[in-house]
Amino acid sequence: MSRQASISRKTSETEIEVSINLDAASDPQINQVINVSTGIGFLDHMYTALAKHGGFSLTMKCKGDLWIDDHHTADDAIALGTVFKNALGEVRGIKRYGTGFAPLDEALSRAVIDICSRPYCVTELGLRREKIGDLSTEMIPHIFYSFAIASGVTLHVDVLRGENDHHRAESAFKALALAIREAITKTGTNDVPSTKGVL
Ligand SMILES: [Mn+2]
Repeated sequence: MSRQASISRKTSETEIEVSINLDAASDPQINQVINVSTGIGFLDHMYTALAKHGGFSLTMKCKGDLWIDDHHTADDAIALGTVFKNALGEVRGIKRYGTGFAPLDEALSRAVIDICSRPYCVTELGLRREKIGDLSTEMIPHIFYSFAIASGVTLHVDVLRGENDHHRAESAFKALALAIREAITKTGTNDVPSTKGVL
């Protein structure tokens, strides 16, 4: 039984549909399908990289109020966090902790995740440009924050070095992908990975 979830939500700001399958890359019976369309090209690029390297299928269609700005659309990382949490279900039989390091040319990022129902997010991305494509760089830490809060994970993402902001951002998303991929790996047991016995 694969771990999957969907959500669709319509507000005055955005209309979004997100589906996720966390076992797309680990189960040879399932094809990994990635289809992301938010209206913000660079955001699509980042979510596509996140899904590809995170080993999950992701369909996301978002029609947001881009005539205002990119804020509400980028903030729908809340929906991504929600489907991630719902697809995982009870935190049991997974590694729980994950660490990812991803380079992109001169840039290098580290992401550490703990799937623990303790929502927290710390980022140090050091982005200098106002925008990358049509995505405001200030929204990138906000995307990580929204994902962490909605999914109930503790997340630390640091860009350790890099000159080019596209590279810095992309390596950060890829590092997160690798961290997620490790943390959601099934252990083959039914164990709750906590000394408290519940997460
Ligand atoms: Mn790129």
